Amino acid sequence: MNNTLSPVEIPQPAPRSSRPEIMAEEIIERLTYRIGKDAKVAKPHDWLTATILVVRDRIIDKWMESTRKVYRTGDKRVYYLSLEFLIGRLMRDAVSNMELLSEIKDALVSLGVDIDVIAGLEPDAALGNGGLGRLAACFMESMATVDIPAYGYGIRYVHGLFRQQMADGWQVELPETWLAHGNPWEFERRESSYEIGFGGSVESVGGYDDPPRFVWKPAERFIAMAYDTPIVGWRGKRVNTLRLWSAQPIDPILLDAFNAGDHIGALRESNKAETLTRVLYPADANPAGQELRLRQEYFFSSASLQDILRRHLQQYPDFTNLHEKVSIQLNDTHPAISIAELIRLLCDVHGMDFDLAWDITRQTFSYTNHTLLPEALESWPVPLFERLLPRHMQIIYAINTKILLDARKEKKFGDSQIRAISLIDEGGDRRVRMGNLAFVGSHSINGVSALHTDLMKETVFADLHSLYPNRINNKTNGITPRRWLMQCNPGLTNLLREAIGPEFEDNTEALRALDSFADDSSFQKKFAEVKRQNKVQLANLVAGRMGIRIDPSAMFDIQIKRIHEYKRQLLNIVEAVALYDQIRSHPELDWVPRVKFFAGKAAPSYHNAKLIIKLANDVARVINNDPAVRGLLKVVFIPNYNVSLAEVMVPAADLSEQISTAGMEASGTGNMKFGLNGALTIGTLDGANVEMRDHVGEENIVIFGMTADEVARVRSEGHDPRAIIEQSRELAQALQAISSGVFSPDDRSRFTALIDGIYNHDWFMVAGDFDAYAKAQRDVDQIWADPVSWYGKTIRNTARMGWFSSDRTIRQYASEIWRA
Ligand code: GL9
Repeated sequence: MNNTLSPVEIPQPAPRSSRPEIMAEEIIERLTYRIGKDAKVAKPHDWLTATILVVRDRIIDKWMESTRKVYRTGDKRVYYLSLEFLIGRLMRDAVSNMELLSEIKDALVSLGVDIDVIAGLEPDAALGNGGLGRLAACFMESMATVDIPAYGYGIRYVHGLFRQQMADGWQVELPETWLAHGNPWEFERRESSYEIGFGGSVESVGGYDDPPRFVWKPAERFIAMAYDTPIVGWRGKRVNTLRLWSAQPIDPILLDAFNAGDHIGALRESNKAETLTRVLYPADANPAGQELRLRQEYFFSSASLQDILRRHLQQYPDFTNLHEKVSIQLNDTHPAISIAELIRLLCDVHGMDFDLAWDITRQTFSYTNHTLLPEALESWPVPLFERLLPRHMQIIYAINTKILLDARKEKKFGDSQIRAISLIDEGGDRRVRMGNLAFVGSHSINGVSALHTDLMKETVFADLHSLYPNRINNKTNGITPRRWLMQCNPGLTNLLREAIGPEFEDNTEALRALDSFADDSSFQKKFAEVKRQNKVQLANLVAGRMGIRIDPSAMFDIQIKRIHEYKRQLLNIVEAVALYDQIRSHPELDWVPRVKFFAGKAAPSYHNAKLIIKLANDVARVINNDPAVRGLLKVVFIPNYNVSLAEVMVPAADLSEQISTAGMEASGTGNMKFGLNGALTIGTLDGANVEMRDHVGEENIVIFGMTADEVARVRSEGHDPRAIIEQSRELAQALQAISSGVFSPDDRSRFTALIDGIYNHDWFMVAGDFDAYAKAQRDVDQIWADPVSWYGKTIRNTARMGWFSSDRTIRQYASEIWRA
């Protein structure tokens, strides 16, 4: 149906000018008529909003063009379903991708406004926890860049990831309010609203001659309303949509209750709806397990699928070609309920038969696994599932029947294999396994680095892999070089352009040409000078925020990521303590001055992670105030790590710490950001570090410690950390010092239990890897002592990291999974 109102040909708006004078006029115009402020009294925030509105207009032209094009060509659309998008700030990204940076700067200068000041006011959109959410944001930008018609679907949380404050070295969580000043990037789409149900019962109708049809009668219903944000690709080639859902009540106020005097009860529905999409769960790699989380997962899955089907029907008569026109990528298992929901919509709402719906579903979905940690595998108690989603429970049983029959008949699987592939975990309380559902409902299951993909086949998905041997494939993660090189490191970007020309701006692998400059002493000097400038900026930030003075000529050694035992911030801190001992015992030696930086958030309920933050702060206080150290070692924990802070820290790093217990970090993406910006990596053979070594060359990365195979073997054969500690004087002294309260005189046993964990089981191989790590750090010192060698290696890192662009990753998804 044609639902436009006007029968006449509507003219297109004239294209917007990019001349600074014109944009300056427009900024004033927006300030006056959209914000209602006189330029004389406008606050910096008003200037920011007005500027964004002017940039936004230029984006809208491209946005509409991109949307029209896919209707015209009938190309396949890709849908990226993710409970997390860790976007960060958007203004610099949008302006720079639209190639308007110098024009907007000039426009603002003519109005007496500094772009850096207003850019710094934009809130950091933190609708994600860490790597998984940031990957989704990089992918959105790369899909627009490589011209794929794609939509991101997620939740418009009112409160993103909590703000981290330090109280006496302890993490305190405060609510984050990114929408407090409004959000000029988003468009509310009241017309794109869908009903979402929960609970109730299922009735079957018909069934004599025809197969029965099932009708779900939910007990609770809400509205999902869309908010759209345009995502600009590099050079504004294409603009895609990030569509985030917000929950609304069906009845905003229950008037009967209100009139009867129950003023609070009258708002019950409204409050329930608001609760649904109010906060992001801050759990990092371990599922929250609460009912509200399952409700969030279903809410956004159902809204997204209803939207996808509606769009499909605008262009095609039915759903028999859905898998040819639609690819849906599940970002981890969080949206895995979509598989049952699509079948429900196709069968119950659109009358398709189950077998066909199952076929189309499997050809439409693909699933990315992001972690092997057993505690991270999502599963839901059957009773909860049944109560909240009774129809989906039936569909899951129906899928399970099919799969288990396949396994028994075709593959002749035995009981233990059948138990492993079942969608229902029958050990203990019965649970629905979302990983197995995602696997069987997808035609492609991918890991995020070569090592991780191998381990998927050998461990969590071993039996499903033998049932469906061609489904698991690898897509090594990547990062967008726009945000993580060109925008965050303009100094280096200019230097690169001078040296090798601009080709790398469109093809990051062209950075290879830099190889021939790696030993060029005048280039090394310039490279070092850019690094120094970036370090001065970080030093200024630390001085301003924390009042700590640091020397930019010291080695900047940085570990930034979520705080987790497997990421081994503790190994880094223990090594700092050992080094502190050494510096005091051997003041006559030539110690390399270092600043060890840490930043990262701990899940609020993760006791040991919070204790590790406190330890970093306690150790920092003692070391930084000990005159015997003579400034040779400093430890700095910068609070409230987020995307914007990373954009300052990554370009300033000399040394990148990627030291997870081998086999436990699925990929890592921070590792790639540092390498691209010319840091040396010290790391284990884990996740994408393995492929980084292959690309940069083993002489340009410092690898240490046990391999994933060795960790697995030691864990199964028995590990004796106490014996290892007794053999290593440095380690024993450092652990003793921490455990006995040298760094916590106010509470001497504060860290005893934490350190006992290393003595008693050492699951994360802190003791197991300590000597290798300490030795690798001294190797790093030696390289640092020879600047020609240091810059030769770090320049080669920048030159050879181009492959880790998320453009490459997305092209691989497009050609091997989506066929888009
Ligand atoms: C993660 C992995 O732990 C990382 O190694 C990986 O790089 C990213 C992206 O693939 O995914 N999986 C996961 O659950 N998180 C990851 O970072 N956790 C968070 O996002 C907090």
